[in-house]
This record gives sequence, structure tokens and C-alpha cells, in this order.
Amino acid sequence: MLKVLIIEAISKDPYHTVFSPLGPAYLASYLCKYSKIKEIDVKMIFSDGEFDFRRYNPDIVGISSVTETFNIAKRIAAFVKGNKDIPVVIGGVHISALPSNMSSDMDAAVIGEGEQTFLELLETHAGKGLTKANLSGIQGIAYRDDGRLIQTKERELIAPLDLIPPPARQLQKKNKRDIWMITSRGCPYKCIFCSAAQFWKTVRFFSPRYVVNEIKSLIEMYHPETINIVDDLFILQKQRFNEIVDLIVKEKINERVRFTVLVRPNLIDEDICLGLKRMNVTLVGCGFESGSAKALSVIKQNQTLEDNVNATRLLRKHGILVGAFFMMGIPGETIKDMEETYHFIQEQEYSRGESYVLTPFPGTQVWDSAKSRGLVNDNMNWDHFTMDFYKHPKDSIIVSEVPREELFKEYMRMRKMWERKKAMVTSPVEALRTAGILYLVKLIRHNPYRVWSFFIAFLRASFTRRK
Ligand code: B12
Ligand code: SF4
Repeated sequence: MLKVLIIEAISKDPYHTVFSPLGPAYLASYLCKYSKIKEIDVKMIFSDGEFDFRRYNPDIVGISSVTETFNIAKRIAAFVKGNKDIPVVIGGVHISALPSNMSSDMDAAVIGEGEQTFLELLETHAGKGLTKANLSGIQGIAYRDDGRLIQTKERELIAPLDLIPPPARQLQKKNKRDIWMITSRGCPYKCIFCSAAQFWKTVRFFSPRYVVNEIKSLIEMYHPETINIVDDLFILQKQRFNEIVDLIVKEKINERVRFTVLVRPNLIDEDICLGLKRMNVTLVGCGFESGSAKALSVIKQNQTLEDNVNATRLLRKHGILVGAFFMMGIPGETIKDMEETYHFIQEQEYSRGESYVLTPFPGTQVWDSAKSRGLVNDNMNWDHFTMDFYKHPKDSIIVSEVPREELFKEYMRMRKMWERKKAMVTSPVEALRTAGILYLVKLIRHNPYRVWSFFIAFLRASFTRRK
């Protein structure tokens, strides 16, 4: 029996423990379907460094990490090696962009799409063993030989995508609110802050039948109220989107569950909205990014302020809630541009959303330009790549030319605005009450005479009425 343990490196931030990562779950389902190893046991856990090694007693460990959690991945690798000398394989977006980051406790790094490569690594380990000579014959990996980083030939992507079975969510701890799915890999756009295009190279889609079957099995397994479709490209191919909608309606899935989807605002039109409505999408998350035409053109091509306004108008017209996502600290963005975004959010009256400060992740265009400006390098403290600027204002990595303190001030102003809006949405009564009390306090401080006269007038009126 080959015992495989796949570990998602997570920080102590409670947010990291509430989601089930799809990448490792795809690896697991692919192994279970295609592995020729007679007996294989795949387990998936989260860890922030250590875990109960004896309980799992693995024969091989795979670690998944993003940039923010890469230091944790290194700690996990060291912990595994400290317990037993078994192979440790690292994968995910961070190591794929920077294979040279492999630590001495990592035996191989899987670059890019992981399913077939991980399977071959496991089969080689179970058969001939993971010697350097054997590693050299496996495509799509990096490893070290006498300290030298060797990268093997790039692996071809799996096609058609339907060959990959749906993620093995049954092996993960899940709750009803944590139901994500993706329906594509890759992206034809090249937003400067996102690594999707570079990571996946080409764009591939799961077929409508595959997508709908996955939705059905999610409903059967978890009875969720909502399913979140998290790829930006769900609506990219209109014909495919319509086929998915038709299947959902035909099989009455829209009567059993509601959906949220992410979209690129420039792709929204009347027909798409009708489709979204038919399939029972109640909320659409839009990466509007900026309310300044100048800043928007820097980070996203083929998306204008008019697209943002138009998408907002159309979605609302069809009774679909809009989740609005914005960025700050964009290269070239001035305080005036940030003000424009602030007013844009107010004007458009978004009530659900968030603003993030742009983080230059490896593998993105903004990383390359930050590198040439000397702001980042390939061997940094990856802990500073958190997107939580408000928690780490001093050491978060940013690319803004606006001085850090001023950016922080603007960011906090934006954040407070979103918090107020959120309060209105989640507890309008409470928010109105708080707003009322705050207004009264303000009024008393600034114009006590007016408050006093109002109070007297109120008493007089009640007295007269009683008489
Ligand atoms: C959905 C999503 C989320 C969801 C679900 C997360 C999840 N891990 O499933 C939520 C909202 C929870 C989320 C959270 C975050 N996300 Co997110 N997310 C995405 C998104 C849109 C899709 C991820 C996905 O499902 N991909 C599909 C799977 C199949 O791909 P994959 O995970 O990369 O796995 C494949 C390979 O990488 C490889 N692989 C991965 N792990 C391993 C391990 C081994 C052993 C092997 C062999 C191979 C292997 O094989 C897998 C199968 O082919 C991507 C953008 C994108 N379009 O890809 C961003 C993205 C991954 N997220 C990103 C970020 C920054 C975050 C957060 C750090 C944000 C935050 N500060 O909270 C957290 C971190 C959570 C985490 N630890 O993963 C960045 C990561 C950039 C970076 N270099 O770090 C991305 C790339 C977006 C971007 N800005 O470019 N995210
Ligand atoms: S942000 Fe969305 S649209 Fe832009 S490149 Fe990434 S996946 Fe594509």
C-alpha cells in the first residue's frame, strides 16, 4: 500500500482554514482514477508547519502552496524530513513561477498542471525509485542534482480537460458554505496582477455535461444552498455558457440551488444576464478594479469604465446582486485616482465588495516590473506577500509610487466605507441605529444649541398633544 499525503500549506489566519483547495483534490481524483499502483491510499490535510506524522505515516508527501504560504511549505518539508526520509514533492503557483525556491528538504517540484506529473512521480517512486536518473525522465518537474537546479522538459497539458475527474472533495473536510468549483483552466486575458494566463498557458474548458454533472454531484453530496463558480471565464464562450444554462434548467437544478459566479465585466451583456437569471445566479462578483480610467487601463486590457458601469446596470436590471472588487496601489495610480475610485464606488452604490492593495505575485507582469524596480527579488520573505495590507501596513509588499503611509490612509478610508456598507447589508437595523447614535453624538458636539432647542420643541409638542 502506497500512502500518499497531500498537504495544503496554510497560515494561522482563520480564513485559510475555511476553504477546501481544489488543486490537491484534483490531484487525488486523478490518482484514484488512473494510477497503476495496485494499492494506493490518498489523504489530504491542512498544516501550518507540523502535523501528527505518526497518524498518517506517509510514504510520500505532496505539499501545495501559494506565495503567501511558501515559508510554511518549507517548514512542513523540514518537519517531514525530520520524521522520516521520504520523498517530498512541492507544487502550486508559487513554485511553478520560481522553481529555484525549492528548499533542500524538497526532492522535486511540479511545474504547472500537476495531475499527470504527480502520478508519474508516484509510480516511479513505487517502482524504480526517485533517483536523480529517474527524475530526469519525468517531464514538468524541477529537482536538484549536486546543488544544481535541473528543470526537465515542459509537460503537455491534459486535453480534453474532461479526462480529469472532478475533484475528490469526499476526501476533504467540508461544510455547506464552502462549495467552490471551476469550469475552465487558463485565461486569454493578461491582467498584470494575475498569474492565471502564464501558469496555464492555453485556455481549456470542461464540457457543459461535465460541469452540470459536477454540480449535480455537489448537490447530492452536500445539499448546499449556494454553489460558487470561481473561474472568471465561466461566461467567456457564449455558446458553451448557454448549453450549461439549458442543461441546468432542463434538469431543474436551478430550483434546487442558487449560484454565485465571477465575471469579467466586459463580458456582460443582456443575453448573458438572461442566462444567469435562468440558471438562478443571485450574485455576480465583478473585478471592476478601479474607478479611474487611467488606473484601470494599466492593469486590465479590454475593460473600460463604461464596461464597469454597463455590467452594473445590466446585472441590477435583471435583479442580480453585484459583488464589486477593486484594487489600489496600482503602478502610476495617484491619490487623485484613488479618490476617483472612492467616488465611483459611491456613485454606483455598490453595497457588497472589497478593495485590495495590489500584491506583485511571482509569475505576473507586475512582478517583473517590480523586480526591475528593485522592489522584489526571487529570494524574499514570502510571509510579506499577504494581501492583508491593513494587518501588515509596514511590511506588505506593494508597488505603489504613493508613499506607504498615504496609501495606508487611503486604503483604510476605503476599507471603512466597505465595512459601513457591509453592516448595512448584513444588519441594516443595527447599522441605521449605529449611524443614528453617531449622528446624534456628532450633532451634540458641533451644535449643542440646535439639539437642545429640538429637544425642548419635542417636549412642548408632546405636552400640547397630551393636553
Ligand atoms: C478559487 C481561488 C481561490 C479560492 C479557493 C482556493 C483554492 N486553493 O482552491 C479562495 C477564495 C479560497 C482563494 C483563496 C486564496 N487565494 Co486564490 N485563487 C483561486 C483561483 C481563482 C482558482 C484556484 C484554483 O482552483 N485553481 C485550479 C487548480 C486546479 O489549480 P491549482 O490550485 O493551481 O492546482 C494545480 C497546480 O498548481 C498543481 N498543484 C497545486 N498544488 C500541488 C501540490 C502538489 C504536491 C503537486 C504535485 C501539484 C500541485 O496541480 C494542480 C492541478 O493541476 C486562482 C486563480 C486561477 N485562475 O488559477 C486564485 C489564486 C490561486 N489565488 C491567489 C491568492 C493570492 C489567494 C490567497 C492567498 C488570497 C488571500 N490572501 O487570502 C488565498 C490563499 C488560499 C490558498 N492557500 O490557496 C493567487 C495566488 C498567487 C500567488 N502566487 O500566491 C491566485 C493565482 C490568483 C492571482 N492573484 O493570481 N483562492
Ligand atoms: S484576473 Fe481574471 S481575466 Fe484577468 S488574467 Fe486573471 S483570470 Fe484572466
